[in-house]
Amino acid sequence: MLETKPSKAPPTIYLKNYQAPDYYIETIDLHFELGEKHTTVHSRLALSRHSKADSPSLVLNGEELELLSIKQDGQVLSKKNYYQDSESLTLLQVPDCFTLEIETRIYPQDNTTLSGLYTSSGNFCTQCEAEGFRRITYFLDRPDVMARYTTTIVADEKKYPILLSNGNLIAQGKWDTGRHFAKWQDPFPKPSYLFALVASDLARIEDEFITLSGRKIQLHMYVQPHNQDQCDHAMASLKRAMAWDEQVYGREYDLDIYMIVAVDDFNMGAMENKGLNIFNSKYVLAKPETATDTDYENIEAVIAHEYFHNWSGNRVTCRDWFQLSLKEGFTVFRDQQFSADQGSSAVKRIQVVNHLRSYQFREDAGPMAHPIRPESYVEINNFYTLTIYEKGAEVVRMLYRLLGTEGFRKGTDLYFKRHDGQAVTTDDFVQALEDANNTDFSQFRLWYSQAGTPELRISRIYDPEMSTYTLKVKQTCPPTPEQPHKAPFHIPLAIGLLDAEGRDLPLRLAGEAEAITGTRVLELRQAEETFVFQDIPCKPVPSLLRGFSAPVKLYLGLSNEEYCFLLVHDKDHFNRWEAGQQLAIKILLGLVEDHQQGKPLILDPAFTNTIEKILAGDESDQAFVAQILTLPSEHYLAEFMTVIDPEAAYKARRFLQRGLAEALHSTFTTTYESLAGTSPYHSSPEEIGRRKLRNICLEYLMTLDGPDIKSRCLQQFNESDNMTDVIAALSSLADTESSERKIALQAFYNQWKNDSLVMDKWLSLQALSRRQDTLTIVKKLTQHPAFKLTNPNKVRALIGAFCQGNPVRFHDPSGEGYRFLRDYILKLDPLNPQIAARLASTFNLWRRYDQNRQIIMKEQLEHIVNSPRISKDVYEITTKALG
Ligand code: B3K
Ligand code: ZN
Repeated sequence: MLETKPSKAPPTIYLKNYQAPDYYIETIDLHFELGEKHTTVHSRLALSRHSKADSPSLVLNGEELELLSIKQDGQVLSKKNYYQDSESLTLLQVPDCFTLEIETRIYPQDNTTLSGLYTSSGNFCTQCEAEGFRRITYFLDRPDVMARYTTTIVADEKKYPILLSNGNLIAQGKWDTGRHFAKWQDPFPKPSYLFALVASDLARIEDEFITLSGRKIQLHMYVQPHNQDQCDHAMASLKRAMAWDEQVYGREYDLDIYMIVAVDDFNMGAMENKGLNIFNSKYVLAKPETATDTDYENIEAVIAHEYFHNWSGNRVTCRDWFQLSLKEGFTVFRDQQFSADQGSSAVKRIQVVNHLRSYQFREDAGPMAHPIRPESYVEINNFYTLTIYEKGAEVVRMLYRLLGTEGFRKGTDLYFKRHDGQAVTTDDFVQALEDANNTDFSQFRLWYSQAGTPELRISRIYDPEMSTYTLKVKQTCPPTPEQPHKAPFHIPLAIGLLDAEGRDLPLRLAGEAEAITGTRVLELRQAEETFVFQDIPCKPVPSLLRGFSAPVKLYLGLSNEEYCFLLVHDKDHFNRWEAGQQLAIKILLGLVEDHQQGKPLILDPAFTNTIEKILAGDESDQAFVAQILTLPSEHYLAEFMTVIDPEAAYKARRFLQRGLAEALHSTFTTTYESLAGTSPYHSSPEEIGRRKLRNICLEYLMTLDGPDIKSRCLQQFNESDNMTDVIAALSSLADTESSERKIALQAFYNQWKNDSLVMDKWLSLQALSRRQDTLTIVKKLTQHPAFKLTNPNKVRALIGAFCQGNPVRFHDPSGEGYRFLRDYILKLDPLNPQIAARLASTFNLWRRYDQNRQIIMKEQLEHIVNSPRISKDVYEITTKALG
């Protein structure tokens, strides 16, 4: 009997059970008849049996499909030759080599999951990764089955003038009355997850790119006609990414046309379908009046990311979904390198590390902890995680650091050459790097199989008589749900030792002939290791884990003076910033404790002085100064608390911000005024830096809540010609109880109510407001016309922002926030399980809170698990959370 409630344990898929497919599919001919009520899909597959396969039957994946007919080598199959269930179609007896024709009916207009073929703002589009293709037709929907696709699309000519699929357009013309067709052929064999189809009446923006070898590539971007003026930045970013990949990785684009289609309803950022990327419009559209600098930066990064996948993901793809980090970790690393090359590399690194430590570290310490190559999953969509992406990128970055730029390039060249056109594993990737460099990464491979964030505890001894400086390094890794014991990792630890003037000392270890000047990399391999540096004339200040050379937690215990010294002097920009962060953490944790004990909070004057020095200093990278001024987030602070106290974290941080604002009032004011910009807007790194620094000054000043600054803030809101400055002012106002808040929110709404992406910002900044009544406001906004439950951007902007970005209000001890989230998870689950599961993971850390909060969060999780018909997506997250 069929289970109606998947909460009765849907199956777990294991890496150890991987088997090559029994059949390969050489070619697939698809024919789509797109209709207003339903769509018919005809597919013709050329199949051949794998030499080692012995089963006479063939099992194809398929979900939510109405089977209309099957033919085997032209003969209609009768019902006794096959059977169906809700997830598959089994043909009982098939030959070694044959043609299969299958006709199915699907309902894209009713598809709210945004997986498979669906409609968004009246246009047809697809999302097939990871397992959406099986919602279009029966197929061997797994990445190691790579076929050549020919796709014919037939649709109403007026409603859908644009018909697109992967590869090259080989035919087009009239079909029957009022309908037309287009036929596309993709010369590159590809897995089904890279299939794409679009039928729309979008406008096309055209450009071209000449490759290094002189080939002309057509670049086409498709957006809604009224958004045509918002594509310049995305197009320019694409061309920069294409040139960069040629220069840095020697990768040229391979088709004659590269298309990007922007849609409003999309589960994530974008999708790298071969030759036909589909994007969330949030990562394409930008003009200064509607997009912030952060939007500009994100667009550039996502455009580049999807483009880079053409090699790292499409030409060389994954054997199975356990290998997801093969393409994602590597491609994130590549897009991070690209972004770093476009502006301030220090700031880019800081942003990446901030994100990793605030969110991936907590994932790695919670119930969903998994290695970057997981051992098992229930629903693969739950494994598009920060661990696979961001930690995966850190692992590639370590390989890069260990091999150096040239060695790494030799390795990636070999990887692309050796595996072009194949579906491979992370092990194949590491092997290629090893082979090209004649090196051994056996121990390094533990990064792929062991979960959890390693911890380094370092003690230091200076011996003035011997002039030696000793670092003793202990590494451990906390147990994770499936791995109680870990072996030591191979860790690159980049270090420098600073003399009293802040210069890097030459570093020579005992037994070495020559010293190395500047940063040097120690390679840790054991649980405990000692490094003794020679000829150290005076007690140095250590600068360790420079550039965040490994995704680990470092316990070094520097004094406040040492942190201040590094903050001012370290040559390594990342570590300068890091010194400020660690010092701020120390101070904030002290304030948290004082708050919890009801003691008065007191400001540390040494910290204030250092911040003043930085503000008044001559650092030319203003974005970097702004980063230094940004205090550690409440999320990151929570990482350091045994029992997370969201209120104390918020109060402590707010106190420190206010304290600095009071003490440095005039410096903040002069800096703010001196950084006023001139029209028109530019998105150059310098201008972005200027706005960042100016707006952080405004944020500090606004914590003082005085009437003058509020009206100055309202003035910035009213007079700015760009969304960065408008949003900075509006976010600060949204936190207040003032009349200015009301005026500005209303004015903003009136001006932008017809621009959906801007309305997302309006929803978000209200959800992120630390005002007491934020949940009441959020609840009201769920009923507002600007909100729509079936649109993931709206859900993330309002519910996601409140539950994941506003810890002090979400974790209100009453539990109201928790019940609110539970209700929305259950409302969303039948519509879009992927998005519901993302929201459900907000409860993952419930055990880290006090008992009262634990009890209420656990109740919500149990309520969800016991609800009828929850999806396997939500089932996996909630049952793992309950443990
Ligand atoms: N590869 C896609 C992500 C697909 C997510 C499926 N649930 C986008 C990217 O990482 O480039
Ligand atoms: Zn990706």
